[in-house]
Amino acid sequence: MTTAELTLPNHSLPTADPRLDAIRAKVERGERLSLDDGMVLYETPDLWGVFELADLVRDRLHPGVAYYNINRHLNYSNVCALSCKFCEFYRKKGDEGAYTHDMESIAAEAKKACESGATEMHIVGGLQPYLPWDYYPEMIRTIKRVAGEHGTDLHIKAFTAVEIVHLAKIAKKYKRANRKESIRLILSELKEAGLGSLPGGGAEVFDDRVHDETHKGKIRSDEWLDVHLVAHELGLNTNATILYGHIDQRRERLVHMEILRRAQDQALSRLGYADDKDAFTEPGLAATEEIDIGAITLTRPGSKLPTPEMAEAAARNADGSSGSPGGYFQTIIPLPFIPDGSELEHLPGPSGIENIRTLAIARLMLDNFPHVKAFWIMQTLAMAQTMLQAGADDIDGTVVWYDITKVGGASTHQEVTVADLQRAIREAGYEAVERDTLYRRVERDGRSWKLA
Ligand code: V47
Repeated sequence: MTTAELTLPNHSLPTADPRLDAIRAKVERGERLSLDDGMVLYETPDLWGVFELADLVRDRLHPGVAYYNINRHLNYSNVCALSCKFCEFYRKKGDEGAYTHDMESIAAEAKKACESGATEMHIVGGLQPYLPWDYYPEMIRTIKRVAGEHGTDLHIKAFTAVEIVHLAKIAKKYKRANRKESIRLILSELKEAGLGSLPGGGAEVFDDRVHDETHKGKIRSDEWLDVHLVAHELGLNTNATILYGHIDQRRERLVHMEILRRAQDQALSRLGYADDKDAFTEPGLAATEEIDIGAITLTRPGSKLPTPEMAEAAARNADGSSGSPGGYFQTIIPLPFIPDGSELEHLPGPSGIENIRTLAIARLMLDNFPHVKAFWIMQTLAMAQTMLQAGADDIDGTVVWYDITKVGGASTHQEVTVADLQRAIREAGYEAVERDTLYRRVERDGRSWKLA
């Protein structure tokens, strides 16, 4: 149907913006968008045009399907050395409501996860100054042991980059001069214990002004990126987030996205992807001091998405000796700032339109990220469902307990059923596919499951 055929009143007609034509041409060819293109996407009144472009990319990458998983979040402690202004979660030792789980209660959580058929435990906590380093690998081993006793496995996606740096410090392995080596030691020990991947939290907005005003004391973008880079080098996949809609500006968000896609260019080149020589590269924004490689996009027609199998193959040389393992960023998770209970409670937080626009823009700018997740806890399930038509292909999982943010005074018990997730996806017009943490299809018979 053309706009002329619509019988809606004039004020409802979509506002076509000729500035989107050039962007559309790039998107159709799968070419990298510039920061200025990103600003046009933020400023254009043609919202439907933006959603349609994001949907085009999303459908090219994941035709007809959207993902969910059966998982359980575990926040092992809310005691934190930091006091980030946007955070409602942290407590100081002795504060009312401060908690730290012991191994017994961690084992009990793992048992419940196994009994509910979960495939993943997502584990994060505060920067706990009073726990010893040994607590962390022990926590992982405990969960793996309990899963084994239940005849199943749980993928452990745990610890944001800032926690990894904290662990390196308490393990007395952190030397700023050679921080990558310290991070490598910690991640290797955690991987040995059973760590499966890193979640995307703690990235906030990669900008020093925002950092200094809202989360001074936390690691900056360079350290966050180093942790993820080293994880990738060790063959661990990771996720990424952007926490927007507080004191940040739209251009700062776009720079954050640009820094992430440069880091992903490096991860993908290690997996054997070649540069798109003609693709756009923002000058002067190389993510790290690593060699500056060209843009690698996954959104061209016919591009192949990275898989764990590809990463395993990259880790094996043709002669059977070991090569360089290849982890990569799996998904970007735009996190709208939830003001409730934080020191920035006086701010309004982003609107629904800003949230869906930002998610669509993340899909368009992050042309080398396989997935875009609309985390239903922070977006609400209704908005996450809507976002499936504007760039998202994943709405996360059953979650059960979530203590980091509580929209509108929700309790920590924030759970949806599998039927809720499946219905939300089907109503949005997609086949609901259960995935594991690494985005492999899961075949399920009640509580027991296997990879398809
Ligand atoms: O690290 C904290 C952010 C993150 C607020 O990797 C806030 O699959 C909004 O990273 N408003 C935790 N955001 C959540 C997270 C996550 C969630 C789901 C899946 C995955 C994944 C990762 O939330 C924190 C911080 O960056 N955050 N406070 C707030 N008031």
